[in-house]
Amino acid sequence: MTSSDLSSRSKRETTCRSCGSPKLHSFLDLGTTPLADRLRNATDEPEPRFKLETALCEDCALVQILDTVDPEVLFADEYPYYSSFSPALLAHSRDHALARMADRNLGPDSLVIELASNDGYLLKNYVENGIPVLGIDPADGPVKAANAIGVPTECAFFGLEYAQALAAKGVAADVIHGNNVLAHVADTNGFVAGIAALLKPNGVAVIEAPYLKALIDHCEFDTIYHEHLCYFSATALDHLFRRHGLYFNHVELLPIHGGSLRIFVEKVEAPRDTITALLAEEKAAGLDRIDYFADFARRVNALRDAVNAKLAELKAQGASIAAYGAAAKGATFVNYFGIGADTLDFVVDRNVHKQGKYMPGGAIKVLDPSALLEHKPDYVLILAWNFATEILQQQSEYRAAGGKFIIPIPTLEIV
Ligand code: DWN
Repeated sequence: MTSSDLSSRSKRETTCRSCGSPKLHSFLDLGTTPLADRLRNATDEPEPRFKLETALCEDCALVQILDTVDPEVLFADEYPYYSSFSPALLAHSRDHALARMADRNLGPDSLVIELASNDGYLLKNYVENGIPVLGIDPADGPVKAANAIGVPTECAFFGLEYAQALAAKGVAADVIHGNNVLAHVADTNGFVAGIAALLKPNGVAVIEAPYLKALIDHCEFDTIYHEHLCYFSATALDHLFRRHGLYFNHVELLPIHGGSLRIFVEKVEAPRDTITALLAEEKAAGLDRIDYFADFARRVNALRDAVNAKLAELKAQGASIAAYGAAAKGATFVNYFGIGADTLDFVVDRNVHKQGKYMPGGAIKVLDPSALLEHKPDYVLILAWNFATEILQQQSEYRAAGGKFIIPIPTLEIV
């Protein structure tokens, strides 16, 4: 299928994805960009590009992108994201599962469901403790990997209809996990209604999502890409879940993925101080008003100018530069900043499904991390900056040999 055929498979939204309001205020336009997780096997393969523009809903405070790309195109058969390639994420997920086992008193008669369960990275912890699970994910590669390690997983897009079919068979969950998935679904309300349909009366849904306030405060503009249709504040989530009889009773702020929310929703309303305090903090900060977002585009463009000036300075000195992390966010980063293979010699990534392919847009080849010691670039731009600490520790030998890392977010620095 040609680029133009694929580029037609998107829809421009004119009303809010959550509340249906037409009062959408655009505040960041990243132009047209390729799909962040659609790496190419060869640079002459078609590469569709889609508009990437972000807006705030004046009525329910949901931040969202205005163009919806067909999920069948987004999560194509070669969707390359496997959670288990990140040791930090695996540790984070294990701690999470153990905490839920304890505070929900789970056992062999319980059921834990994960929506967008990927390769079983989280549910495997419950399986190891004899707790029944069900994974649901639309990408067949990760689904096969999950079933191969004994995590029962169905390959499907989750929504209200799918949930009702499961409920009709008597499926009901004590815990429903949804990590970094709510932002990905085109039918936001149907997805949340599906959670309500599957959750036991005394069950809890625990949803993790990158936190909008961290995105804006730390200029994490590159976490904006077509897979992420929504960008959540507690205020917007409260409106969304309350609409479906689910109540936002507790929240934890997490450092993962540059700053995330872990929210606990239940069928009875019993808000703890954590959520009342966060909602009050967001109200005071103005996360439901457009002036909070007014200078974000300026800050993103200032970061672009600073990064490009630094890269140009290093290249003018004759330095060689590579990158680390063929991350989805890395695609937004290199494409909006106009960085290509003329600046970055290659990008390394531990995910074997990405190696040998080219990053979307900049046609930068993906190699195994061993390439850093093999080619010894003078500098490495960390595109997966949310894992910078882990990557610096992992690459101590490269650093000991004189290699330098460029960390662009939250603050441009060379270490
Ligand atoms: O929502 C999503 C976020 C949470 O994860 C998904 N849509 C896709 C994905 O986005 P991303 O690709 O920007 O996420 P990551 O996990 O920040 O990407 C990290 C990349 O770096 C991965 O390709 C794995 C790679 N990596 C590595 O090569 N060595 C990661 C670590 C920690 C490492 O040591």
